Amino acid sequence: MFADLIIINASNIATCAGNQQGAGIIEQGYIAVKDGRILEAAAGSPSQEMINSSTQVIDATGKTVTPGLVDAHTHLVHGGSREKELPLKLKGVPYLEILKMGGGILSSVRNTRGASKEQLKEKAIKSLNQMLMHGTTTVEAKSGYGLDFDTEVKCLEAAKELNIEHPVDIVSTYMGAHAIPEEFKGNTQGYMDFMFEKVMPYVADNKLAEFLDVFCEHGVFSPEESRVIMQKAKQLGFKLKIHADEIVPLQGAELASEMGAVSADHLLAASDQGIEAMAMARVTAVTLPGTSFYLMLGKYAQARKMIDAGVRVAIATDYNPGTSPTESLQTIMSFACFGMKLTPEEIIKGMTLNAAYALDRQMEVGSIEKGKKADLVIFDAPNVDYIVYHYGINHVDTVIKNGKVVVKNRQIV
Ligand code: IZC
Ligand code: ZN
Repeated sequence: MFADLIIINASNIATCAGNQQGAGIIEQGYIAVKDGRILEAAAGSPSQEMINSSTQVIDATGKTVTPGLVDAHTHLVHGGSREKELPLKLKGVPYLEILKMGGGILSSVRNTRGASKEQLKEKAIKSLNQMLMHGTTTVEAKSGYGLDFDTEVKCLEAAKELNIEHPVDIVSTYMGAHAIPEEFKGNTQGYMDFMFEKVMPYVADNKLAEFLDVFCEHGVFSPEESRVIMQKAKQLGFKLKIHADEIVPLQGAELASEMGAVSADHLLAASDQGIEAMAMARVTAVTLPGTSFYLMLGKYAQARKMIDAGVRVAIATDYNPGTSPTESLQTIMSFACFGMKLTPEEIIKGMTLNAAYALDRQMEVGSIEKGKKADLVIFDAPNVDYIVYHYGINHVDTVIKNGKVVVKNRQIV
């Protein structure tokens, strides 16, 4: 059978296949693609029967191929930005204090409510283009900057439309439980009832989100409130995620395990028992080291301890206007390496197959294996180590989405 597209002479192919820790490196190999799927990846050269006059051949001499990167935690759709809070941050005003004063998330809520769906989409497209140019082909996108019915639905509809209109695949998460909106200040129960009665059934019925996420944090949703929200979500058929132990240790990792969440995210302050529980319950840890850096927390999630305990560890950008305004997973690689002390192979695995697990997409994307989507990145780097080592620049040369070249010579085509 001839292929539609073949990458030849790749210096390194990080297949990321299998459950072992490494990135499954093939040296000097090729990848064949047919009908948008991976046909074969192996060392050496493809047989001549695979190539006919219509096969697109890409020479990757001196370059490294990985699966399309999967960004398993972003707050993609939002209005405005928060650079004006920088001086406060630098004066040492804590993140949760800025939120209490009506800034932070609540400032983004005001900007998101004030934007039209078209304006939100226009801004999100800019981010999706950046993501794609930096090698991301699948992204999770949370709502949570509307909080009221109309704006949450507006944001989720924007993400749903962008999933169709833009090459990057979008997995949607409803995150009404991101903050208590000003109209429900001091009445968390009232806001929860509103979500349960008005928003969550509508989002579920209209298939606007596959996951539900909750910000379980001091001064936001308590573990008890988070449990109730997650129970309701489960009844409605949502898969679960949780912002757990981001700043204050609240046994969020334990709660994620108890509720059978697909992922628990952040986990800076996760307890040893929480890490054990996540390993037992097969909850994927989504670590967000860019956020540790940006909040100047002086500490990172204990990714090494998690890996040793048998937890699957993913790494994501947490792209959002407050605590991690970057679309680049390559930027996050630096923090994963020098902050969490993960190896380049662990980092690539954490941004591909392990991230796919965090989105329940492990059968479709995240590794270079026969039958999976042909989402591939060609880095202008001789090996995986080099991508992480040479930091602060974009190494992406070519991106292939569903078997089609969508980025060439670093430009969107
Ligand atoms: O806008 O501050 N942690 N949510 C929970 C965020 C960070 C995003 C934000
Ligand atoms: Zn987040």
